[in-house]
Amino acid sequence: MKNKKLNLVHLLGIACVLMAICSCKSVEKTRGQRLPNIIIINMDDLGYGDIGAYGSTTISTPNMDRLAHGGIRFTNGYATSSTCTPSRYGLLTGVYPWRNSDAKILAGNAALLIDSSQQTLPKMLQNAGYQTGIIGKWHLGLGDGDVEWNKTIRLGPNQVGFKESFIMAATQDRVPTVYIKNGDVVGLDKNDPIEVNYKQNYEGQPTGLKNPELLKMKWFHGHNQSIINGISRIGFMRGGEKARWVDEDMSDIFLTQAQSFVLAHKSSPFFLYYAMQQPHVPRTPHPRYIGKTTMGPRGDVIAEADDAIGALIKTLEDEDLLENTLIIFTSDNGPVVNDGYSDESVERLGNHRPSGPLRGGKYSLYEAGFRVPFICYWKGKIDPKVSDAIVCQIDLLASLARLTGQNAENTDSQDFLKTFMGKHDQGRDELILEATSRTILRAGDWVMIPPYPGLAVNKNVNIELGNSTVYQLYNLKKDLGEQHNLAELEPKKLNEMKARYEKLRNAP
Ligand code: NG6
Ligand code: CA
Repeated sequence: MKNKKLNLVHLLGIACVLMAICSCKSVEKTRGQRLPNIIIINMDDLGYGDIGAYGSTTISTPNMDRLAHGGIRFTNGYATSSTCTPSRYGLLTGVYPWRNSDAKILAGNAALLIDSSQQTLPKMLQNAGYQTGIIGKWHLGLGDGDVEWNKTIRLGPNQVGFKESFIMAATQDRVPTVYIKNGDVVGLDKNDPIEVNYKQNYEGQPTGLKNPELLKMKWFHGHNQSIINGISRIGFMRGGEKARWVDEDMSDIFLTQAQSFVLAHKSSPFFLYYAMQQPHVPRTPHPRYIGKTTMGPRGDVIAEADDAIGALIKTLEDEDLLENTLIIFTSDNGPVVNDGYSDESVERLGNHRPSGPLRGGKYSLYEAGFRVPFICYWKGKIDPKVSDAIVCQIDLLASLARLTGQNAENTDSQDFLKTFMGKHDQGRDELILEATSRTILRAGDWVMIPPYPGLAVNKNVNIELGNSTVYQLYNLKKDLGEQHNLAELEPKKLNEMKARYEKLRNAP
């Protein structure tokens, strides 16, 4: 009896010690397992075939390739849309852009598109304790539709989840051509206020249309309004002389901002949305990149962007942060060569195929519109591989919520964290993709494009838009270039795809 009691006491004692060791270990584990930093690098109009890791032999992109070869390179990675605003809306909100009828390419003075009560990727990460920042292209609207550029802009990235912002309002080819930091135009002289207008010019102000002699880059279509830094833009602008950006310095300025953000927040988990402007028009490489490629400005700015990415990676390495930083590299939509300026990009393209093996390009319903480079890199955590899983930027919200212990509120974003981490190859079964208010279905190996009126080819940009009077059905596994419309040969498959499409489009 006495022995038994002793044994019991002993056992209890041992159990207590074990529990103490375990709990100590688990505290250590939680302490040691800091949430990773997250950087999303979102390029502007970079095509599926534009970088070495995706098959380009004509542009050297060693830094993008380093991410691709050291991480997961997705071959079926998608933006939600083949143009910028809707694509960025999908990425940041996890909501399909076609649900929001205002999610179209926005003017530089358009109102904020994201509802400030809406869940967003940066808001979700802020809840998880992240320092959140956007540096680069915004293009999701500012203010309530009547922005007063000379006062702090109260509705913008800082109101939808970014604690810090250093942005261009819309695109490099749209006014206002100024940087905006946390709602304030950078370098604005109060005695030289900025005015912006998308309807009419200000009296006496030169435009690309009337004063071509003032231009250093000729416009081809559109882009013939206010002239800033020798380049005519979309929209009219007056004033703010000192605040105007110098296009050729933009890459360096965004990079420096990105590096400062990393340094300022190196001891707390940070989320950096680095929205680079290359290779969108106007393509204005810094002089040290002119002639880096044989392809003229479009190739040169891709080389410039690649170097900037290399420099950012180096900062992470120098600060010992690379092994605790998940880097996602992608693009907002597919490529376009001539997008409205005569910059020799067409003439000097040579053998380069910005769309790679895909059909179409920016603005298109064909694959090159929205299938983009998509890479997840995390040194020491993600084993390098190529994945054919269908993944979409819209799923980053739910997947990163899983990674950081948060909940995704909306229904469109799905959790594919394991796929993004390379733990398995299960991707989406189906996806609705958008191009200038038209939508298609990708499901399994198939795509179905409903009939749409309109031009088959946009001759200005020389891109097939995907419009047709008949249904189009392609098997991407056998026909990646979408050359053989199987709609008539495969009526059963077509009907199945139509039904699936209708169901998804009509679901709340
Ligand atoms: C188009 C512009 C194009 C580009 C695009 C938006 C013209 C003729 N074309 O309207 O140059 O700015 O809008 O690109 O003005 S995106 O990548 O932001 O979607
Ligand atoms: Ca774009």
